[in-house]
Amino acid sequence: METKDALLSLISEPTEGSGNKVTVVGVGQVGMACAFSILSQGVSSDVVLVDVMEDKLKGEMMDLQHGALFLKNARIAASTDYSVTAGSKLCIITAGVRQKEGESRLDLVQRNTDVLKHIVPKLVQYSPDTIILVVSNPVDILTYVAWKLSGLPKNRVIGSGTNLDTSRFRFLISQKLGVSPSSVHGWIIGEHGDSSVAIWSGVNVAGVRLRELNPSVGTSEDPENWTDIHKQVIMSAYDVIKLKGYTSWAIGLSVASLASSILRNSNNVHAVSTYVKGVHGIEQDVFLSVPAVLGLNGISYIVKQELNGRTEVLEHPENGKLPVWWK
Ligand code: 6V0
Repeated sequence: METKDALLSLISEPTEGSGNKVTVVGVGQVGMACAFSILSQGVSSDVVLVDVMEDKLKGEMMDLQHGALFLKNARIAASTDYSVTAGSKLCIITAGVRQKEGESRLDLVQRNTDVLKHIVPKLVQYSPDTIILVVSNPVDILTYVAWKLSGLPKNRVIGSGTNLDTSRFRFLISQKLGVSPSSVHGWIIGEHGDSSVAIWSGVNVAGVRLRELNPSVGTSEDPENWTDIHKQVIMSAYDVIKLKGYTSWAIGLSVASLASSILRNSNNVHAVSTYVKGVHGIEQDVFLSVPAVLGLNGISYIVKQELNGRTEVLEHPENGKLPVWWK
């Protein structure tokens, strides 16, 4: 008799699956920060990793598995074969190239579109009811590409969008005010990155809008230069890439917050990239970030923000592009 049979007597066959399976495609800096944030915060107890680099993939899987004891005994698997992803509630795509110093997100579009063509059909083949969360850049365009490749309804294909920009914005304002980021309310919408839109008119602490106290907040006439915070948000990725070569922790944590809202069906509102034709007068077939209600069905509602349409053009400090945003 084998030791296992001597120890355990079978009552019923154990069931496979957890009901909260998450696949992360791409085990680079961003994919691993997403997987680690999701596991360490107990967002999912069932994480699958996929990549094309077999050794790196196996190494990352083993390293995480060796910590499973400290991760509420989470199940961690990995393979280059997509059958391992079957039954995923959420598939997070972080695969592809990242910006090198001096490159913009848009420079990556063709290379990462080609990468998505290999990934998205296989994810949908094995998890036809999944939600796809795109993180690879340029995230808004690639979310559109993933939506087209997947054949899924638009509520089930989401881009991480300006959820990260919003977190950077709230952190930087919190530093200026000496109030915690979760107590500072403000939103960045539109395109993730260079041309994002800061909604200065809504920035508030405890419902008190900064604009009520200083009507020039977020404008070029403001002697306190609050606009500089939005410039810092735009420059964040460039600054971090210059210093450490890539960005990882903040995007990993922001993706875990999206995964949590989806898997817990919490109806939290996040700025994520979604199909916005018909919103704010947009006539094109595009994905951009607006505040959206997230749950098990993906996006159930988007919030109708009032935008005053005033625009300001600033020269991009790094690459000369001209981001435009509403104030
Ligand atoms: P990385 O560390 O180079 O990792 C990329 C991974 O993708 C590697 O392990 C590759 O082997 C893997 N990969 C490439 N092709 C495939 C494929 N066909 N199938 C499966 N895996 C593949 O890059 P990093 O993790 O730093 O960045 C990944 C992506 O995230 C880039 O496009 C970044 O620009 C993007 N980011 C997006 C952010 C956002 O806010 N949306 C933030 C940071 C980075």
